[in-house]
Amino acid sequence: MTHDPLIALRPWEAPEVTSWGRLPMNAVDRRSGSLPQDGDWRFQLLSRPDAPVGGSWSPAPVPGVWTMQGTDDLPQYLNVRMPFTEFPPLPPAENPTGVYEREVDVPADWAGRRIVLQVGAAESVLLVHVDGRPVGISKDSHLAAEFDLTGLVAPGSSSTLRLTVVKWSDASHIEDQDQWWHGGITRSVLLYATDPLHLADVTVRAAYSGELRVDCRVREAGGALPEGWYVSGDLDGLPLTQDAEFDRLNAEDERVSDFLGEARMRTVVPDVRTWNAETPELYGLTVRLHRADGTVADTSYHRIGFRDVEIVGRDLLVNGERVYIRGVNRHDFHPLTGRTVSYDDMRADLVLLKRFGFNAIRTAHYPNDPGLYDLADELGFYVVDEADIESHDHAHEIADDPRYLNAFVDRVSRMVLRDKNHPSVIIWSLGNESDYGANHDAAAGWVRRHDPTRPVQYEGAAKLGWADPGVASDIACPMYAPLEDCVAHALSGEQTKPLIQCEYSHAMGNSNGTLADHWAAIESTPGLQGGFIWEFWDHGILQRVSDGRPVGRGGAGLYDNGVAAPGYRWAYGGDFGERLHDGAFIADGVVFPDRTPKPVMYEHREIAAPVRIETYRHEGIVLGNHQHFRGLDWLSGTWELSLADGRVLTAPAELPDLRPGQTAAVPLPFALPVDGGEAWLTLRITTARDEAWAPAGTVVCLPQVRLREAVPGGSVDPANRFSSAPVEVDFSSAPVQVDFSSAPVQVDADGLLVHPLLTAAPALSLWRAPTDNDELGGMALRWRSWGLDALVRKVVDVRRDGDRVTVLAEYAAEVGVVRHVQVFTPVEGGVRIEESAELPDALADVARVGSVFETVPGLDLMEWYGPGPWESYPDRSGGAPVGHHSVPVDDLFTPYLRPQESGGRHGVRHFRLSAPDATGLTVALDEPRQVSVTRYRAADLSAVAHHDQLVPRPGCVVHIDAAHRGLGTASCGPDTFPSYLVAPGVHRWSWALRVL
Ligand code: IPT
Repeated sequence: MTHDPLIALRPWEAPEVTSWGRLPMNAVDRRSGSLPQDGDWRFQLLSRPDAPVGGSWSPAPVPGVWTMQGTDDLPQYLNVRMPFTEFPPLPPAENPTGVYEREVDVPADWAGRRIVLQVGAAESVLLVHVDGRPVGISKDSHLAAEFDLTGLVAPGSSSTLRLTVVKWSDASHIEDQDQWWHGGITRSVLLYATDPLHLADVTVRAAYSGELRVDCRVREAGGALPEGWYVSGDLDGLPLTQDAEFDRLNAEDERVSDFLGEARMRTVVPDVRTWNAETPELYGLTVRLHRADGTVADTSYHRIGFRDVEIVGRDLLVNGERVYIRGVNRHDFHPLTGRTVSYDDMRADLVLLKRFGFNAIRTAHYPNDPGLYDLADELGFYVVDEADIESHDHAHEIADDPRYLNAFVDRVSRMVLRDKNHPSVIIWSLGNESDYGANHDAAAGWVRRHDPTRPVQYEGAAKLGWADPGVASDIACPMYAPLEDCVAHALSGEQTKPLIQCEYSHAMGNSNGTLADHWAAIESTPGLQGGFIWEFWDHGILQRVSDGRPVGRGGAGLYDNGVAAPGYRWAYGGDFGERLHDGAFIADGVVFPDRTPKPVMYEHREIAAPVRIETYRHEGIVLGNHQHFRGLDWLSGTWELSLADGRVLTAPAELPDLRPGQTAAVPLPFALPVDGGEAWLTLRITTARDEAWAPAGTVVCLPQVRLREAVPGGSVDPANRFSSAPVEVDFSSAPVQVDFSSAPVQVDADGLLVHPLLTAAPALSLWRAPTDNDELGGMALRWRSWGLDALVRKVVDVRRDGDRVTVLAEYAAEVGVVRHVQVFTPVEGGVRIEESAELPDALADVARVGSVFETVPGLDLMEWYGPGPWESYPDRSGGAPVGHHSVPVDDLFTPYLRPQESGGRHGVRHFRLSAPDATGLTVALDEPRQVSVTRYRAADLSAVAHHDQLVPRPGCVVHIDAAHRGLGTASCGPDTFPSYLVAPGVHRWSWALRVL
């Protein structure tokens, strides 16, 4: 029987106990002047919290998660399901518990001061002892806990700090987010000292009008300041003064104790530079608490921004403007350290997001590391700050369970108390996926009273309907709602709240189809204001393949460009031997685990373009400023005219002086050459000077307009001229035996093209390696059941008519036979291939219809005219400007964590594959087609779960698709739109293959 009250209380199974001995949360930053306790601590892992401590110690770095630091308790990935079967509020009896210890030397000059321990974050229950004495308890894995150690430690001597971290608890049931489960101390630990009377909290209200109000609390309670004490402050040198009226009212109020203190300062800043995500102007606010003799007892420093947030009608307004929310959901994540993230890493996250046009972050699904908010203030992001509440697996039971009431209010209120002074935070979120109950309304009530300056949102309240989500939500913030439902709501006449999806466009694998369609609707439908893509990170953990262990901190340099080095891989669910897991669903971000952007980022950058080409008229190009607050003076531009014949003309662009929302015509920078075929004009927009998030010269967007269409039959490339007549062949007569040996077009007895550069002749392809969307959306299952992944070609007839060879083949799928005709004709330097495929009606919605062939090794460079250079698909092709592109074949492939269809290029007009000695082949297409050139057959990709299992083929696998299915987002949310599906019936395409 233990005599330790912290253990005897068994707080890990008592939801009513959210803390004991913990100081109230506040917004005073104590990092400067503190004594950091990061670094190695003595560590041992117990099998349960009440097991005796006494085994052997080994060093463990703090902050960090023991699940990635060499223990046998490894990360586990689960989405909705809990990792144990106990019902709330119980955790399992077997419950890994980390005991961290170290000696701290308390400075002698802290004598007489108040000494505080701050633990940045620990998951999920923290127990604190000093020299064996119990100090306190804290829950909530993603907020700091502070404990007053005055009197428990002796200045000038050493004390033993013990932090016991219990992994599973009643709190785990409300921390059931879709992410890896870890255990550890994930944020920094520090000690600091203050005067006994100190600034306990500072609350800043800085309005768009320039009005500033600063409320200070001395110690933790209210009332007048002690006799003679006062506060002072300055805003970048502009002095603030204590509000005498506030003091007088305080002094007169008999209900107010005069033992502790509060004070208010006010000012109005003339010509205030206001804060918004485009121009995030910040001011430095210093608040001082003075003793009666004028000496400074305490100081608090804040970077503040002046701005208003309000909802007017169904619009969310920032500084009176209806801003678009171009958001992403972001977890605190790192592939080497799990949940521990450095300031530099967070900065890199946000810089990348800025460069790709994002202006908003939802801190899914808990208050993120404090540094994130400083960076969001500085770089310019609108933040939806989300409380650490997700009870997904037992949502219904917990939402109304009074035992959890305290936890709900505690988590939401502590988040608000911590983050209230950040201009970036524009909305409070009550959590995620926890059904909707009285506990939410209680938490919403607390926020509304405490901070009437910001809206509150909660997705689960949508249960009441988008028109009136009730007291818990000022915003209709559904997740993964079909676009047509959003538009219909906005047009219904019943919309009362802004509609901003808290999650949409699920970025799992090769995904984010129809993002551009979403934004076209958002920007043209009043009432729709944007949303938050799910999500920023692919949470792949760097793992050594040989022993299945997380690599941990030493892994820097073991990955590049989204790919892990040989011998390593990005682990997802199941890779650590978890019995229960949710597989690759954890790899669903717009960046790879090393932050390499996925191709969708380039489309997003274009969708968010601050300056756009509206139209092309005879008097010139009409440009528009699509920002909310900024002119175009921070941008510079270059015109690029790209002609199908390979010519590129450039000229500097003079950007007009446009206010937000304005348009103006600018003259065409070039006389359009009369020849050269299809012509595209691109405006390459870059930063004109250094921004906090990009050096001068960084690409901001690449708006483009087609000045001239390809003239049918008028292409400069004769091989690109095709008759549009359908391939009509009469196979009713008996097969004819033909002699192939001396003919210019070589076709073997099986009707397969014989060509010196091809190792596999062009055949029909109807299948792709299923994307995550194809798998989870059910398409892949259907395609397999139809046998599309293993179609067998049966040649039916081959005949020669002069130079022309015609081949009829059949492919028997389970639901019908596909007839495939190829007509080969010699053209200068090669062969023209006209094809048709007839899909029976039962083959509705296949992955692709097209040709696949393979080349000899050595053709390692791909050059093409069409959108690029990034990967693009029919429903995700917006960010790729049409032009001449050149990319090594190995780099065309996008290494989605679970191998799948990858590397496609949409709308290719012609391409060439060449060796360094310039030998190779060219392909001219009848019209813009989906093309992919990779080292893998579709079957190679679909056969493996990870990249380390893929063996690249020495040659190229080339797909030319007459039709290719859109990507959609069906792994979580709507599939692609009907217009991007591949219909049954007859498909025709033709192409010319020539040797260079
Ligand atoms: C929803 C979650 O909020 C998020 O955490 C994540 O799981 C995402 O979607 C999918 O990756 S959960 C889903 C069941 C709607």
